[in-house]
Amino acid sequence: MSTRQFGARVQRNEDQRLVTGKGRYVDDIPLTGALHGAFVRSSVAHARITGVDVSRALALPGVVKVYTHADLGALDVQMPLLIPHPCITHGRTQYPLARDEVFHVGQAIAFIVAEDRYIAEDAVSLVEVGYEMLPVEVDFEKAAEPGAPLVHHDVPGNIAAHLVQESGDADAAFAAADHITSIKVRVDRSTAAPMECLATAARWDEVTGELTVWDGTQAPIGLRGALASLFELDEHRVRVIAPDVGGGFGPKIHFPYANEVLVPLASMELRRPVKWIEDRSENFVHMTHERGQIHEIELAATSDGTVLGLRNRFLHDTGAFIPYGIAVAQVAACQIAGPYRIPNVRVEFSCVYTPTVPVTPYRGCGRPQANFAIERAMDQLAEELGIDRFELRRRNFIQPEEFPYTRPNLIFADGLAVTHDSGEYEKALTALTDALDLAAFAKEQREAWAQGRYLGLGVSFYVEGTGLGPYEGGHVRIHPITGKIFVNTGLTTQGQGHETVFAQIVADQLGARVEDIIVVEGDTGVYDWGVATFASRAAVVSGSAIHKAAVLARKQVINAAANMLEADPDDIELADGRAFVVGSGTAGVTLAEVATASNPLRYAFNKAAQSATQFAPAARSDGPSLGEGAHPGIEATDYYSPPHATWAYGVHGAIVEVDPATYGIKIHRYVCVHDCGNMINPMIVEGQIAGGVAQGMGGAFYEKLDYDEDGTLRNASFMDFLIPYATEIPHVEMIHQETPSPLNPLGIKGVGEAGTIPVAQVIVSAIEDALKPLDLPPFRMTPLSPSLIHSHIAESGNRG
Ligand code: MCN
Repeated sequence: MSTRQFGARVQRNEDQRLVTGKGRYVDDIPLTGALHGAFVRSSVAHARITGVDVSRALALPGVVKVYTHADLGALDVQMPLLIPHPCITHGRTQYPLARDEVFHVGQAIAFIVAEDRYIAEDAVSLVEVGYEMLPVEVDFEKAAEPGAPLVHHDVPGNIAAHLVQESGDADAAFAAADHITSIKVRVDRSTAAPMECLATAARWDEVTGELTVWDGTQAPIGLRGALASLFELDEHRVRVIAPDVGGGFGPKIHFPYANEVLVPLASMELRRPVKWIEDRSENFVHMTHERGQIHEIELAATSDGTVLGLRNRFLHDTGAFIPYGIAVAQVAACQIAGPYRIPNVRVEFSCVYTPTVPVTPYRGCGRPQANFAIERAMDQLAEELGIDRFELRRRNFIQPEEFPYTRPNLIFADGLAVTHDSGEYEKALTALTDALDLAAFAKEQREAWAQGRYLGLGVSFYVEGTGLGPYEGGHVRIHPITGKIFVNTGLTTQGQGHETVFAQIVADQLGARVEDIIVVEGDTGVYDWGVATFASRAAVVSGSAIHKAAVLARKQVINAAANMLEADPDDIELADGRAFVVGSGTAGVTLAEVATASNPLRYAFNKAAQSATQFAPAARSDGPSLGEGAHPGIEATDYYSPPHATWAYGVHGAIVEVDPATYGIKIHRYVCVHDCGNMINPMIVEGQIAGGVAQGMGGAFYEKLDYDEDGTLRNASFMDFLIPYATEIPHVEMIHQETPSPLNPLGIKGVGEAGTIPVAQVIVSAIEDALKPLDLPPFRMTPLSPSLIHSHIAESGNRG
């Protein structure tokens, strides 16, 4: 009997390749005779283009072609609004290359194709763009005020979309409340900063009429569809491959970016492979951003701390365009009530255009902002009511017996009312408070304060709708000669460990070793139905589809083996890569033999073909015919479509110390309790959480994109935009809780974004707690750098 692989800490199949430098990224794809591209980008935030003179660039030896919008013909079209919504009254999206106006620094204006990258980059500086400057307002709060300069002249008030959702009757709850608390919080704009920037390479095959595109994308199938329709090619003539991708974190799904159109176009027109690799400074002004939101949130409560109602109005900075619709704002809106019962919720948001890089989801997708707002408000309510902040949370949790818990009319990204499927919120909080030992901490804190040390404890509870549909597929096939098992799905990985976890799922069904299972994804040539990697959905959606396909393949193996071994299918067991009769003590047959026997003619040289198979036995000289409904080989495909999102959750707590001289923060302990349903691989889950917390630390302390008032990004480099090093990341103590989701066959919930969501609130609330002796006004913004802490103290009049 093989050991069950689901739930085991299996070493990652992909790591041998990745940690020995054998990963293959777009730039590693060898393309003989490739041309290289570089973009001319806008140096100003908002202007009318009075002219683009490419003559000097064209004259540079080695330059093959310069594209402006005028060269694009039928491709000179507005890119699609990927997720439409009726509340988007003024949806504006980008053109592949700017036409007569630019809307943010970094917008692509021209594309140069040259014999090598040096020449292409040199030619960029030879293109002269004439600008007639237009006024700008970069601050999204001011941009939403009457009279602010318009980003798009035909979009009044810069408002792209406005949505009000109400579950229950919020005003009635506020009228009935004993106490109302209100706060306004701000989360700054950030960027995901993946190690590998964007990258595209393309090769047009003149003979077969096939276009192959290698792209560091999270959505190869979506990109394939976009390219097929833009170039009017049959989808089967377009193959998109996402090879190894050096981190995605959300923004690598904004298809199509300018490069995703221009590189294939150039390859088709110039009849040569073309490659474009983004550099870091370009990435800052080209790849999409996220996070900028301002929330005004009010809670209505009884004097014992029961929260009756929540009202939240927020502004969402969508940048110059809204290609992804209201996705980020809608996710924030639906997570605003957190794990709390709160029966009456009204949430209202406006998406505001600013002359900045467009916004699409970045790990967490609106949840870090919503979490910061609700959890800051809960802290304040506790303070005002004189109730312990842990106790206040306890009093308001949705209880285990209340699941499924629906918030009617609060419509999530899947178009359905928010419905938390399962959870044990109070148990998770207790696990955290036990781990942090609150009584011992209180004593330690009193002693620290007495010594002039500033020690504080922060907490944040988050919920996360994961595993969004509509569907993914899974394909399982046993290779007849080697017995290796090939598994495919339509989405792709950027480091999440899919090659291992999907293999674990299949291993359990087929009794095979994880190392013998080869997962290939991110290639429309091997599997071409599916959606993409986002919303922490791969485990839930692809995992379930692959499980279903593996169950079908298992049945095929058992039936075929039963024929070969002349046994009852119920007596066949699969383990260690073999099928055998239970209790017979015989070795049975290998999976390779079963697969070979399932297609005897094709593999007639293999001995196993002589055995009986799943085919109907027949004395025919050309081999047995297929039985009704049977197909050759061991191969199965199935799909999974979740009924709605499954809700993961967790609670993080930290003990921090603020240095009174430098305002530097030291994290003494960081504890995370989380629940992503049944874990396929706890080691990978821990890696995901640790990575998420690291990214959250960036959000809590450093990640702020700093636009000047003219709309130039001042910190577009890793010298000035800081991301945390390993030295800044604390050891994360993890406590797993597993409440299965009732929505999918494996009881899984997603985890890829979880770690990121609560960190800012944990850190800010811990700092606030540490500095209590200074009697400061509360902290309402993130990130919180030492200099911001300093100015907060200075502004309060307290000399610290
Ligand atoms: N997993 C598990 N058990 C569960 C849930 C998940 O073992 N109950 C495993 C999965 O099988 C998978 C990993 O944990 O190997 C993450 O699974 P999931 O939550 O389904 O997330 P996705 O695979 O869909 O990845 C997307 C998610 C998102 S939205 C962002 S953003 C993100 C993230 O994952 N970007 C990442 N994690 C990242 N990790 C890396 N290294 N790089 C990125 O770009």
